[in-house]
Amino acid sequence: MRTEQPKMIYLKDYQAPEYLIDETHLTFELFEDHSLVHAQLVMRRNPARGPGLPPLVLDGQQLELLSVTLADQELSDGQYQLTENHLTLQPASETFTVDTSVRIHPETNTALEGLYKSGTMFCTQCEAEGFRKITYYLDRPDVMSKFTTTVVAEQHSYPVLLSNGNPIASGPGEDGRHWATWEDPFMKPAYLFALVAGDLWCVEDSFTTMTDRNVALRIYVEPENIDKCQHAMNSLKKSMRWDEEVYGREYDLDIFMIVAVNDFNMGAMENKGLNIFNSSAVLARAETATDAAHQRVEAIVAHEYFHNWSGNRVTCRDWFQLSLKEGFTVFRDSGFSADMNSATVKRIQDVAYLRTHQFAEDAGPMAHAVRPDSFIEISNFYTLTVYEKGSEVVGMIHTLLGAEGFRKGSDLYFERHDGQAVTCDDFIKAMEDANGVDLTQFKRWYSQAGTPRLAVSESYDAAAKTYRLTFRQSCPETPDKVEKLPFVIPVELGLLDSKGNEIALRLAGEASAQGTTRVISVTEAEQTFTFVDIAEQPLPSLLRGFSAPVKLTFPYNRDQLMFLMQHDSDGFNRWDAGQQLSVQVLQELIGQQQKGESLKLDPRLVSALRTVLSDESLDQAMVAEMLSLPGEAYLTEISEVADVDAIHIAREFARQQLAEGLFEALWLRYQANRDLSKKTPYVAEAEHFARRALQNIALSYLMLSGKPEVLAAALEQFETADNMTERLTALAVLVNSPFEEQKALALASFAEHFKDNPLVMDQWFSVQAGSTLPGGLQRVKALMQHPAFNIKNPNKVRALVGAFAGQNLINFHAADGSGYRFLADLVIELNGFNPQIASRQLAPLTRWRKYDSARQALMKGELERILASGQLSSDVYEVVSKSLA
Ligand code: B3K
Ligand code: ZN
Repeated sequence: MRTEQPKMIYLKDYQAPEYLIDETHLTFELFEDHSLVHAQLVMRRNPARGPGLPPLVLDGQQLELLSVTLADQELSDGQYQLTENHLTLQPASETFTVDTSVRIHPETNTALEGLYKSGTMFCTQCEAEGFRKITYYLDRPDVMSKFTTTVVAEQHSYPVLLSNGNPIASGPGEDGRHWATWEDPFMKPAYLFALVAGDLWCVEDSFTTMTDRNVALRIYVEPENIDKCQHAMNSLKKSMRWDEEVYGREYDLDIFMIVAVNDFNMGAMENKGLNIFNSSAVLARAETATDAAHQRVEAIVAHEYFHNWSGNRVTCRDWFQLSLKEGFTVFRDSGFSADMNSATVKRIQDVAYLRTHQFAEDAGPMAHAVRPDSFIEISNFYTLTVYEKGSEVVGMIHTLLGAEGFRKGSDLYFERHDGQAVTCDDFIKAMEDANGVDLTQFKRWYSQAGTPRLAVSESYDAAAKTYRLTFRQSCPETPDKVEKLPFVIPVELGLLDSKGNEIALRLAGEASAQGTTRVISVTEAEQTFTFVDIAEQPLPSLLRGFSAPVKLTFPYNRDQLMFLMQHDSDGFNRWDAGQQLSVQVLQELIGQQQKGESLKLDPRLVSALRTVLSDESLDQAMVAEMLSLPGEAYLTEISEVADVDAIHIAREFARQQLAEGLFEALWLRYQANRDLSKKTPYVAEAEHFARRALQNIALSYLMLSGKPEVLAAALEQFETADNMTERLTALAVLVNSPFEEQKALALASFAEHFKDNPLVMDQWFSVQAGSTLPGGLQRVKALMQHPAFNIKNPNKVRALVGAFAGQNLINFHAADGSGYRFLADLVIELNGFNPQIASRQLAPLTRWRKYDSARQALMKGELERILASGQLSSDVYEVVSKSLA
């Protein structure tokens, strides 16, 4: 909890540390009502900071100092200064040791940062600034040290004692206790420290690296979850191989461990050699986890593993550089997922997510650059901008340099900076040096916030056979008030002739055509590209594969979009043409609704989707994606002022019309796939994901028909499916249907069957919280009283409250403000025990400027109420105060 005035921290104020910590020796004595931490730090003056011996200011929060020794002299009260956040000592020589003993209380740590208890086990979360809640330290990523850790605990309750690196010794202690010592040979910052003590079982496997070293792989879980680890283990081995093959990166310790914990603020954490995971990001088996959950496990296991190089071996100099490791690692895990599954579908899902959520963040009060230049609370900057936009920025470098050039750059980066804490500039410099290019202008992507707009217009000259495309870029103002200069925007494009064939591309001045798809760089505010030898008026396919995170507009009419949906050689753009067509059609319906006209769906959307649905040659996952209309959150994001009700009514109307117009085709596809599901055992692979995705979206449309045969099919699928993907979809369609009796029975039997599986109960909560039928808030409030709900558990809060406020827009934005009041009350409560979760849940209220004036006033009122509620954490304070600014 904050008592000191929150302070803004600026990148421009960065200074190298005054002192360094060469070695860190830790001993943890874990007890039920407190724990003791003894630290010995082998320190020296940082030669880079010149001569002189300034005071040594160690970070520390919520620590009870028991003793402090400097250079073997125990200090008395007057020989050090102790404040709420610091312990200050005066060294007398260039090298010295500091020994401290502190008492901490993991057993009452509800913020889940530092050392805490999840159920009966002890675990840690130190990134970004949690280590200072464990011991006095220089808790900053540019202080790297060699750690040795001894953990002492009662043997019976905590048979497993883990920390980073390799186990070097262990043995029995007194009074039924035992100990283990771990040594991590790699220098690391404190944020990568980890400790686990618990009664855990493990699944064990091994991996032989590219140089034939054998690595033991272990996944530790509570005993009841031992049957849900195989998918994560398979994913880990695939990740290790992929990183060797694609990036030349080999694992470096003899052991790699993953531990699953139930209480965790985010997905997972890449601690050196000892990754700690939210159990939702590890545990997966057919009966309890959906296909989406399986894919999420695969992606997060890969992400954390990839951090071993992009994050751990080469780390961040300061937290402003967070995207150095996060943007790059998201880019790496996306490449991995694309290779393991369907690359086009992965791209579609990533872009849909980015456009809906990151674009909204970039247009809101918390907008910041990929490398922010200031923050109050770093925990607030683990954002879609730093992660997902950061990944897009790395992806653009990949597009500009090509796969080979990018690999040369990443090789140089890892080689040059191994063992160092570096900056985004260092990353770019390695890319430049390895390729002999200048990325100075490109670097604006790191410093300018906001989503660039790129308006494209065309002109065709039939006599001269030239085709000109003119690009105009601009970037909206963001709260940082930084003046926006033109970005480097790589635009991959192609041109289609009237038969849908790709035209050979030759730019004016070029000797010959260079392929049918190519990347041009838009670097000026306005720029024209002239293509020659163009025999007929072409139709452009722009921003293929979403080659830059921008809002591109081109005046396509609906027939042209339908043409692209069928003929574009770029799969992503075929999908995107469908999305643009849907957006046009939905916006027209929204307009009709607002004018009080009767709604009339453009029949071209129905026929376009019928064509997609009847094309058996298309990847079924692609068909499922094309059938998914843009979500209400995306329609909100692209509205000037979002009309919550009209958006919901228009979209539901379109779904209903599509369900009717496509009934036969959907029913055929549904039945064929459901029959296959019945005959085929569950397999967590792309082709099977695809089949079930199409089957399930078909069912959700079909259910809108209200026909008894569809209800029967949904019930059959719910009752007999052998996997959670089919069962949960069936439950969801029942929950969203008017069949009250069947709905109640299904919910009850599901809860009865899965009541002892918290991750499955999370899904049960989410399905109900997401139901857009009237009465959403009452349902959520009632569910908060359910025995399986626990407000202290972040997964439960996300499953119920997050799903309601983030996905159930029509209920959350109820005109009477009840949804806002509910969320504000909850944030105030969460602020008292878990500031990070409180601040995350707050996000929907920060978007108040998007809505009508009545809703604006209500949302603002709730933000003001939170601000006035007193004793705000720095996390919540920063988000609320910036939202009201
Ligand atoms: N690096 C962690 C995130 C830590 C968040 C701390 N508030 C997980 C990841 O991105 O891999
Ligand atoms: Zn990460």
